[in-house]
Order: sequence, then C-alpha cells, then structure tokens
Amino acid sequence: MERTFIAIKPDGVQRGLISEILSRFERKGFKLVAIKIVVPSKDFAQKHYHDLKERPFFNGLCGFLSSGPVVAMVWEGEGVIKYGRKLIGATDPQKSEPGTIRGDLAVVVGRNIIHGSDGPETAKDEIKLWFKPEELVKYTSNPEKWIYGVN
Ligand code: IDP
Ligand code: MG
Repeated sequence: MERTFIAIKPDGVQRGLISEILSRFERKGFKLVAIKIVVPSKDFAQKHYHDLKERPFFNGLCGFLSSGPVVAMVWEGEGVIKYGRKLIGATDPQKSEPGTIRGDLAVVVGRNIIHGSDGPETAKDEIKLWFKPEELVKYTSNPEKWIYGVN
C-alpha cells in the first residue's frame, strides 16, 4: 500500500492545529502508520529540503522548520501521495482552494503549516530520512473493509 510523509510545521503545532490536520487525513480514510513530535536540527531541515537549496528562501525555510516542534507522520492508503497533496492545497495559501488545509487555515507561503511529499520517490526518501523502519507500525485497521470494499 502507498505511503506518504506528512509533517505539521512549527506554525501548525504552535497554532493548535494538530488535531484539525490529523482528523482530515483520518476521516478521509487514510491510515496513520507512524507519528512523532520532534524539533529537527537546522542540518536535518536542510537535508529534508535539499531540493530547494538554490532558492532564495532556503535558509529562512530551514531556520523556520528547525525553530520548534514538528509533528512527523506517515500516512498510508490508495493514492495517498497525490490525494494528500490535494487535502493540503497549493503551496501558496493565497492560491489554495477553500476546503483544503492551507486554504482554510493559512495565509502566507512562508507559514503554510504543513508539508506533504510530492511524489513516490520523495515520499520514499522523506520517510527514510524521518523514520527508522521499526517506527512504522503494521496493523489492521477495522474500517478498511468499509473504506475499500474488499475483504
Ligand atoms: P510544497 O510545500 O507545497 O511542496 P515547495 O515548493 O516544495 O512547496 O516549497 C517548500 C516550502 O518552502 C513551502 O511549503 C513553503 O513553506 C516554502 N516556500 C515555497 N516557496 C516560497 C516562497 O516563494 N517564499 C517563501 N517560502 C516559500
Ligand atoms: Mg515540496
């Protein structure tokens, strides 16, 4: 089953939006397989955002991600990478649709409260960066047969 890496950034944590964000993924029918709260180092933040190292906002972005607690998660489900990005909304909250997490809960691009992997390769790399394999929990979730309609 497909997996994606989702993180609530320090602004989302400080604003008390953890349960709001978790509930959107949970109610959709995705399955939480790993979760922890951590303050990443700046070096770790730079690893996470290595693709953006040439961008002018890279230093500020990494400084911000390492400035406080982040809720790091792995969510599992059919199409969860792409649909997770849909739930999150466009990078710039001014362009995110209402109904999306950023559209409903954020205003500016530098404080857009949540991260989600943008494809299968980055999902794999980000899960590996943030979690040890044994931190991913295998379990049967009861509603699965109702969500997917298979036995
Ligand atoms: P994403 O988070 O929607 O995948 P990316 O382009 O991967 O967007 O950028 C990573 C993060 O960098 C964004 O979530 C946002 O916090 C920040 N960011 C992106 N573009 C800008 C910008 O133009 N100014 C400031 N911060 C930006
Ligand atoms: Mg990205």
